[in-house]
Amino acid sequence: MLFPIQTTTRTLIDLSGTWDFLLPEKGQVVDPNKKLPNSITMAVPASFNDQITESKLRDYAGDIWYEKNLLIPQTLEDQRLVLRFGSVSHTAKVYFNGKLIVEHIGGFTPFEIELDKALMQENNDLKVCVSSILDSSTLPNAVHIKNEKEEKVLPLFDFFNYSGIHRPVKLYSTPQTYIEDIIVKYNVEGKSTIIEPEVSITGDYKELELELFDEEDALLLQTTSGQMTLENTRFWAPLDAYLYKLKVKVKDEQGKTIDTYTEEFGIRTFKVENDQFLINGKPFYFQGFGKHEDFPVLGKGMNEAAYNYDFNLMKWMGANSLRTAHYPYAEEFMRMADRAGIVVIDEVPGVGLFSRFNPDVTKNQGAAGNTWEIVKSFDNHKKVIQELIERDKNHACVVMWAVGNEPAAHQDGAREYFEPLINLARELDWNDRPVIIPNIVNATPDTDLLADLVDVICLNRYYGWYIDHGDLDAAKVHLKEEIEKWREKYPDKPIMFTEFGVDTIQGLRSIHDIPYTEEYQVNFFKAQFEVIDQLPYFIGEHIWNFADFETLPFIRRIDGNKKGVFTRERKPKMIAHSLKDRWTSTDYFGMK
Ligand code: GCB
Repeated sequence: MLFPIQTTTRTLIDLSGTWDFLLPEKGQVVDPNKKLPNSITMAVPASFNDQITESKLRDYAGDIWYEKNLLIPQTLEDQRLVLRFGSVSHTAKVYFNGKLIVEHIGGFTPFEIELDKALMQENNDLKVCVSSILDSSTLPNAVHIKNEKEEKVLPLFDFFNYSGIHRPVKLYSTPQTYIEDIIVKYNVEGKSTIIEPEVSITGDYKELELELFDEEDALLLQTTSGQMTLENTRFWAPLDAYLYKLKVKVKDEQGKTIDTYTEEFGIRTFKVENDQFLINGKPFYFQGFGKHEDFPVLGKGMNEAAYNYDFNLMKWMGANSLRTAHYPYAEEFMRMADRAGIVVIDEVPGVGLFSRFNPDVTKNQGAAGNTWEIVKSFDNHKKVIQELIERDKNHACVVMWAVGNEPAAHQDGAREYFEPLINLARELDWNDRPVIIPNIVNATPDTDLLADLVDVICLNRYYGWYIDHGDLDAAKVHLKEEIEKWREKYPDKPIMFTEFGVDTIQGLRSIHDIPYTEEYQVNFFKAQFEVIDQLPYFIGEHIWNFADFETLPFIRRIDGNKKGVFTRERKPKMIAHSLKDRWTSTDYFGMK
């Protein structure tokens, strides 16, 4: 699915702004044919949760309604009109003038629908019924409790279950013959690159023309044969992005352009080889973060200014990469990552696949028993892998797919569940990106059932926090022991940290190694680096987390998860400066 852009043949209308909103009373039935009764104002895109003040509604589980009046310019009468949602968390039912026109499950991937002209009126009513419910069939995976007394979602994951229309809603037009999709396939041989895009077109046309432009918009190549050879390729590289533009033109008998679309793309190679991750043939060391889409007031709402600041903070520190924990981020974010030269591990929302997981160890909230007998998310998992790869296939920044996070990889059935999904990701991706699944500490080198299926062993480890809390000497010993066991078992696979970190309260200081202080966070990372810096097969360090983020409140989560290097408002903790020193003092950016 193409990202919606304005071109000389396409009009783009952004429906961001204020919408009418209703959080129904218990038992209230909403009639999609009538205006929402007693609606309030809600901004789109954004989560609804932190735009309202009623505490009991903040983590409301159930259906919520959005409504917008949609006027369609007459000038677009002859065009196809497509309504596109960047994401709606988690299930969306879209009504156009009272009629259900599309339904989508999954809160982090786009979907669209061509509007039926027969339904159009002068004043069109657009309603979206959004469900915030997650359960054992959805991703993220959760426990859904519904009885006479209450309805709630118990997350089997450690972030707030924000809900709403999180990404832009756009109406775009295309001609009746239109470019449906473009896969910018290419093959690098030395300095030259054969570019052979796969273009899907619906409708009648005579000819397909391709034009290649450089960053200064100078036309480099032009063809109607479907293939171009670019000499002296300027490669996209970490923190040194270079993007070409591929302009696709569909022409009619008279040589007139019927439809056109321009896709920016970068050219790079990568490979996991001899314990290394090579980008453009050079060893790449992942230094950066696991992140979240999480901002005050916006919740998980798309905001390009906030993204821009995060990318600039990452570059300020010398970070070269990130993981989109624990779900696909907005397309606007991915486009900025391409532009910033930030390498991305792209993750599906395959989180919560551990039935008894609870960041609050005082509670066991999931069902007891084997996860793989409880979860029913396989079909949705397949679907979201397809949707993500289809969406992000052309991004130069994406170099690995994470098809899950911390599943119960040690319980029988994990392999039967994940092997087909890993194979699916490999089959679908033209670019053969490596596939990973960040591992949870419970799945040890002896009990884990998945590591031989993935390309890089990715560890989420908290020695010095959940284990050896406050004892960094013991943490170092245990961390080293564990990594060496993984190495012994899988001598051909590189290893990296996809998570490690400690909760830290900004302003809490001590001369002693006291957990939660800024000094402890600095010393924790110093200790971890002492271990991993000795290991030649260790290919990266992704700190958990870039910034503090919202969670449900409980004894270990006071005002959210505080493992950020920055606060939720993006103020640096002491560790930001130590990491900046480490990451900017390497020989050259990104290379250890
Ligand atoms: C993890 C999870 C992450 C949590 C983190 C923590 O292993 O992958 O979602 O937020 O630990 O802080 O406990």
